[in-house]
Amino acid sequence: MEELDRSCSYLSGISPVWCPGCGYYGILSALVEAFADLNLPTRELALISGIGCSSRLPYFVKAYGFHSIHGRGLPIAQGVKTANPDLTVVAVGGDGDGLAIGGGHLPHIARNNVDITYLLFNNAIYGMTKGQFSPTTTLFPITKTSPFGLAGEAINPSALAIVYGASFVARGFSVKKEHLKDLIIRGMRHRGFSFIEILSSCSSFNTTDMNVARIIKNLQMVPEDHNQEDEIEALRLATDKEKINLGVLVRNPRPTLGDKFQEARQKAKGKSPVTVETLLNQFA
Ligand SMILES: Cc1ncc(C[n+]2csc(CCOP(=O)(O)OP(=O)(O)O)c2C)c(N)n1
Ligand code: SF4
Ligand SMILES: [Mg+2]
Repeated sequence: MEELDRSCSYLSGISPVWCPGCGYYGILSALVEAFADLNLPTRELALISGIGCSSRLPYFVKAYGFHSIHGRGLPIAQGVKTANPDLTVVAVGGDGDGLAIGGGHLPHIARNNVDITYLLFNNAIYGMTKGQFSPTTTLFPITKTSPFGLAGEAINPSALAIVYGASFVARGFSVKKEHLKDLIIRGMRHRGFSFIEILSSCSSFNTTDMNVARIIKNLQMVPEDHNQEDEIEALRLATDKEKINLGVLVRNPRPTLGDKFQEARQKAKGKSPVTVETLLNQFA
């Protein structure tokens, strides 16, 4: 009961507007329980999102929040972390938000190892705009924007994050709340960019791709002895055609973007400051 009270204290009191049966309720629940377990003061926490049903999440959590622009949650989260390194920054968004319109940001946030946690809610559809295909739609080919079937191959978000060099990559499932909570805690404890793909069904517009019964039948936990520094094996697990592997695929710590900025500041110390005059003198 005390535990429930602690996690509820991270809820803003604004009721989610998600459809009945939406997988996002499970994600919200896992998230606030993770915050409670980490004992994070709400004044030290910032949630940044793009646009979509998933991106509404900051309204429902008691913390600093920014519901921003479609596909732009990640660069804003990078800005917030860079300006306020003491804040714990969590970015959230959907498969359309993060992999279609915002797909150009992920490689750079990953390769630069920005110290934020990114939860990608993967329901394989544009939920908010009522059912257009997204870059992860596979098994539900006839959508409002693909009346004759899909043209391209789907993106595998976890595999993409591994290839882009994310220093922490995990896959969870909205229905497996305790497991998801544990992944979020591990991701938030990891210093560097943590990418967590969360499989979640859209009860209104796509119950095929993330069909709960099918995922439960085919899921497998990442083996205990998996070497999280072995990115090739992680890629094999992420792209397994037979089984849906859930758990931590990669954990490979390295200096963060903040560390690099600090290093650059140190190097710049003692050097004569650049003024307009010194710059103009170069062309004199
Ligand atoms: C620049 C811009 N283009 C398009 C839209 C319309 N739009 C709003 S949400 C959305 C897609 C949402 O899908 P996803 O990111 O997967 O989130 P979900 O709703 O499934 O959680 C789109 C295309 C927008 N708001 N802004
Ligand atoms: S449209 Fe889909 S993703 Fe959006 S709230 Fe409803 S069930 Fe959830
Ligand atoms: Mg979606």
